[in-house]
Amino acid sequence: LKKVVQDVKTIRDERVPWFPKKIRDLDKCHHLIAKYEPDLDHDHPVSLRGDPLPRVEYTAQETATWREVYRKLSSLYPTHACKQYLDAFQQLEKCCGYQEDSIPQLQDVSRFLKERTGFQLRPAAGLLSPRDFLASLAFRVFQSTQYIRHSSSPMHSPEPDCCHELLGHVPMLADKEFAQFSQVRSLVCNSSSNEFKGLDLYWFTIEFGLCKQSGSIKAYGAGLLSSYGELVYALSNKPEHKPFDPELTAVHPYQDQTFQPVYFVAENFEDAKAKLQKYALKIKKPFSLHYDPFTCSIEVLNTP
Ligand code: NLE
Ligand code: FE2
Repeated sequence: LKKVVQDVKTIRDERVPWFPKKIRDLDKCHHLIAKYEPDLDHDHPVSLRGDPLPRVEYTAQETATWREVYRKLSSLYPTHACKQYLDAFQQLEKCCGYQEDSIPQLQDVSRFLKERTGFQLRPAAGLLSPRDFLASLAFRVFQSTQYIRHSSSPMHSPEPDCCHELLGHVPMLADKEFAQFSQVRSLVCNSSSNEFKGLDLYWFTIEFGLCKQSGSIKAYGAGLLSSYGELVYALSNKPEHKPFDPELTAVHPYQDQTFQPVYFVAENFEDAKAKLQKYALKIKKPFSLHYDPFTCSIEVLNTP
């Protein structure tokens, strides 16, 4: 029988860094990799405790940037995006106000996701550390920026912005299987040591992942689905396509300023999930984690 360990401190393996165990602990998961919004005070993150996500009034210029991004990308999706994405995108257009003339409000999108997959959005001030970003997925919380990229570079941005979150991540989070997959992966990452490369793996899957579907290659990574320039490039014959293999993918260096020279192609979602599960079993974990949806908290279990 598995025994619930009340206090993680009783576990002697020091290599596992702190991770959030209650949803309110996410107030501490806001470490930025770089500072992109100098106006925001990072020491006072917006709290999750019942606060509604702020509604933002975007300027005409910001809306014009969104329009351009939306138009160009949605013309590409039918041929470049995976099926799960296309299904969700259609739902978002039908039920969540996705359209080129206005930037969807995080509040509305969060409500939509909550009903579909239990995911909710939480405001983030910029590009978070992978550990903080991944840790929040265990609670089906997605940390999202709310400002928009500069109008001078609508087709690619090295940093996340609301185009990236709304067009890249949100549709995939509306897919039940992908939502489940993201949460399970987060639990594995939380229970592992800092050296665990799963934290890097997210870059080549969640952000830049490709997969095969009915004989051709499609994108499911959010970083591709929100960048017209890179989406076209990723599916052309310019970059290298390698088969997705967690062992190799996890140690592959990634490029965070411009297009990736290499992408990893999964046979399909099932296969990627199976490979990741196999890989996760090999990682040394001093305990395993269980998410309790009633209390929205993580329980630490002794590994049998
Ligand atoms: N390259 C993406 C875009 O242009 O939307 C953003 C990637 C954020 C990690
Ligand atoms: Fe992202």
